Amino acid sequence: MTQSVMTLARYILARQDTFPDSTGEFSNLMLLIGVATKTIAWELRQAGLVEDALGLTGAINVQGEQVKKMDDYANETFLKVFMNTGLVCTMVSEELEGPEHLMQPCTPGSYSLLVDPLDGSSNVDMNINTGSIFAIQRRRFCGDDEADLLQPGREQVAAGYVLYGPSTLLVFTTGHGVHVFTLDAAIGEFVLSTEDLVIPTQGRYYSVNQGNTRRWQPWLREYLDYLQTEDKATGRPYSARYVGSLAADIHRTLLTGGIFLYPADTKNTNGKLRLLYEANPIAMILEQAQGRAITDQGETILEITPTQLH
Ligand code: P6P
Repeated sequence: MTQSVMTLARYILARQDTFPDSTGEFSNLMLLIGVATKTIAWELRQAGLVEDALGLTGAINVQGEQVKKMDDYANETFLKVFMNTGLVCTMVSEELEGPEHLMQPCTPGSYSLLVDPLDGSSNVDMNINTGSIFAIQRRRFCGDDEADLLQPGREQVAAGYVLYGPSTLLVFTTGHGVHVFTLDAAIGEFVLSTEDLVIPTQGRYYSVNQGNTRRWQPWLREYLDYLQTEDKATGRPYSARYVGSLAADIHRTLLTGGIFLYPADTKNTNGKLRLLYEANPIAMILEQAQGRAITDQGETILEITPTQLH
């Protein structure tokens, strides 16, 4: 008798006590993140074959970025999967200007889902990895949505990402380590592939968009110069790797060690990565994998109190 596969559902049920909601509500929320991202993964696989699935919608999102058709599809998928389930009170999305209420009335303690539905979508038309990045908060109070949603990342109940690539991987944490599930298309289930992933202490790669070098502060150029300087004792020079999709660059860093940077520069004076649904969920994953996530001022990202949704 082969060992029965540890699907996401079996894993969650077997560890119900480590999930923050004994009523099973949170467990069902995690399973629906699996449903939403399996749906997006399937659409991504078909996009090149389906008329009109790729390319731009012609719209500009709240970030001022051109919206890809797959951005809209991924955003709509999260909305449809969670609408009327009673599992998520409020959804914040990179693709939505304001919070979307999925459940009336809001009740303190219910969950908010903060998501970048298709991160790195500038890569999607070139068949390069993209991802969905998510954070889960609890509502502290109802009424003023924004005030309640602007929680430091330390308050996140769970966080993770799905990496759409040769495999579709779901990587998440609920504060009890980082666990990796691989989508088995034969059975349509995310199956446990790595439990308690820990980032190597010594890295081989650095990952940054060096096209921005002239916009960086001088000390940062000196740091990159340090990484590029030959020194066998400290494993230098590091090699450079940069996909331009946060989930892909972070996943490689988790597995190989090293450093990913998106520093502030003269164009993005507050940096580019959005705190609530990119930097915070990734920071929780990295800390749970015994890594670190800091700003270029040395602040711990999870301690920052957000000042705006986007
Ligand atoms: P750049 C994608 O748009 C994203 O938000 C992250 O996935 C990625 O790390 C970063 O922006 C890439 O930005 O300026 O290097 O193209």
